[in-house]
Amino acid sequence: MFRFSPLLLCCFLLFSCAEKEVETKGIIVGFSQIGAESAWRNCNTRSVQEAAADAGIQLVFFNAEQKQENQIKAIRSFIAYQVDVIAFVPIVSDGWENVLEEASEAGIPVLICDREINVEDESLYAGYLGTNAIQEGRSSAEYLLKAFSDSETGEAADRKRPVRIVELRGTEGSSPAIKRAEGFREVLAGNPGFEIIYSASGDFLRSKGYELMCSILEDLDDIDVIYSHNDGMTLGALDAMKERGIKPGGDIIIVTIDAEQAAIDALKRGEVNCVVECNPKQGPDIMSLALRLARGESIPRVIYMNEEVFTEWDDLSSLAPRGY
Ligand code: GZL
Repeated sequence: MFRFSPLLLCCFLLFSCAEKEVETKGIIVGFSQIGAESAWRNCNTRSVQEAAADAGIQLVFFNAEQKQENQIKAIRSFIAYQVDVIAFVPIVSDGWENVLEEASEAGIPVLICDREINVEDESLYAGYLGTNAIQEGRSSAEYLLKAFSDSETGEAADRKRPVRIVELRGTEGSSPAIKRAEGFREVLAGNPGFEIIYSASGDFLRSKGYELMCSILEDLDDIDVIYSHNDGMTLGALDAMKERGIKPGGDIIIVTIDAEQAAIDALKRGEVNCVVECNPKQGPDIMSLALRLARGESIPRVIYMNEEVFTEWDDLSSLAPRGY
């Protein structure tokens, strides 16, 4: 006899009483979200929940509070509940084979959302919808190549020393942290004009971005660039710089990823120089793909969200509010 946790049971009761005539015949999607670590993540959650309601899909939603073991428990609950589709954001890339094999044996299709996984047998999941983290890293480095080039010739500006870069990485072992680092290094590889002098994980958290920046500013000199894997950490780093009279965006170039409103506002104020968008509004696409899977249809293996790059050189006056 499978016993549901009280929280999970109330999720089921909440949604099972949602009597809503739907052409989707009450398709049930089990969704495991990693947590609420950033404004980006909260927008991602809202997008999923609103899209499920709009599509008339019963959503069994479970917040893992940043723990992979909670995600694995949730997926096992979804299997026991015999949902039609399982969708989840893998907090880290490794460690999913066993639970995905259980879902496969139960005949439940799995959609990977936002972050990617490493599995030998890729048939264990139906497809991936999310952000192209390697491209986000490349775009971040491409901005630096342009920012430190001669405006006339476009060639690398003549400098007495390499551009010294500090990197604030996201959650260790997560695909965005791994791939944003990879794409960034790919573009700068072999270029003696740039040097990554320090790299550490701030776990995508504003508080850790602040703490990291405080210690970095104590220990390191001549920092030219902060490359941060998300706006949350960037905002914390900005606080630390301003407390010490350092002008972010001027004394130190700031490149950040997500494009939450606070980062766009900082770009407009000249405190940030480049914001690479990572689109959290994945809900409608997730539900559309889930409906196809529930009907037994196949879906594309990889679908990337549309994403832009905003820089200090852009006119942002007509940019719509970000919603996160
Ligand atoms: C990226 C996403 C990351 C965001 C962070 O696809 O998983 O997680 O960049 C969020 O803000 O915490």
